[in-house]
Amino acid sequence: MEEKELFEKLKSAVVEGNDKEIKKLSQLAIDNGVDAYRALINGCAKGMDVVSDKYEKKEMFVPEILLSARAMYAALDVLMPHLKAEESKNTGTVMIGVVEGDIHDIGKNIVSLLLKVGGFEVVDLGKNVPLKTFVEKAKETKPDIIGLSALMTTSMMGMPEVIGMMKDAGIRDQVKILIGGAPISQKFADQIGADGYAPTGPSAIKAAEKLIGGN
Ligand code: B12
Repeated sequence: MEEKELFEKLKSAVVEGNDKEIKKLSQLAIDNGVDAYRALINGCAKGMDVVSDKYEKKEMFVPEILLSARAMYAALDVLMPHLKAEESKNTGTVMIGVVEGDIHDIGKNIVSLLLKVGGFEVVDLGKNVPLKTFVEKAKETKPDIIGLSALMTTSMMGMPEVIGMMKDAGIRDQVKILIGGAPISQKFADQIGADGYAPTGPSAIKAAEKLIGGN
């Protein structure tokens, strides 16, 4: 099977929420020497884009979305061990989490994974993370960057609160804040005084590299 066809099939398997098929296809990709990172980005993640689109148009509903999410994770299980970590050219630590009130973690997990592949040390706090936890954990682990993820217009308002709490705790200038998620924009990042924004997983790595380089 040609690489392009394989990517198309991975994409469809995510949309259909077919986890058995996606496991087979992911393994096939590995067996054929296809780069795991490309299979993830050009295949599986493209499927989630379709899912988001269909959800918005009310062509797909929550139970189906959950199946797609499960298929995405099934692919990650197979592909993850084959993602080649870069020769730790990035020596920074990124602490990342989905802000309080929000359980959408597929995007955050992709970003977290790609940062690891990009050579960063990643402390993943998970989803629905209480705002004060970001500050408490930052004091403990002293990350170079805190990555905040939000997928809802309600939960994104937790981001400026985290920044305010970091200021109150006197640690705002010790860490860079990188934000992302579907409703987030560069404009919002500027408004709330975040240090960086990235719209996708791959661009998140570049943004993190830039933030660390600028330290
Ligand atoms: C999948 C999904 C779900 C799944 C989540 C499963 C899971 N484990 O994550 C389920 C079914 C559980 C769900 C539930 C709900 N959902 Co929902 N969901 C979605 C959907 C369709 C796709 C999100 C997704 O996974 N996208 C794919 C990933 C790969 O993309 P991504 O998350 O954007 O991440 C990328 C970038 O944003 C970026 N990024 C992400 N995080 C970060 C962080 C950093 C630091 C950086 C740099 C970059 C970055 O990189 C990622 C990779 O490229 C969106 C639609 C949409 N347009 O986003 C709605 C959506 C987010 N959901 C929505 C809603 C309303 C809900 C519910 C309230 C529904 C309900 N009535 O129960 C609940 C909310 C529960 C809660 N409290 O959080 C709304 C939010 C509306 C709003 N107010 O803003 C949306 C926008 C749909 C809509 N148009 O109505 N949902």
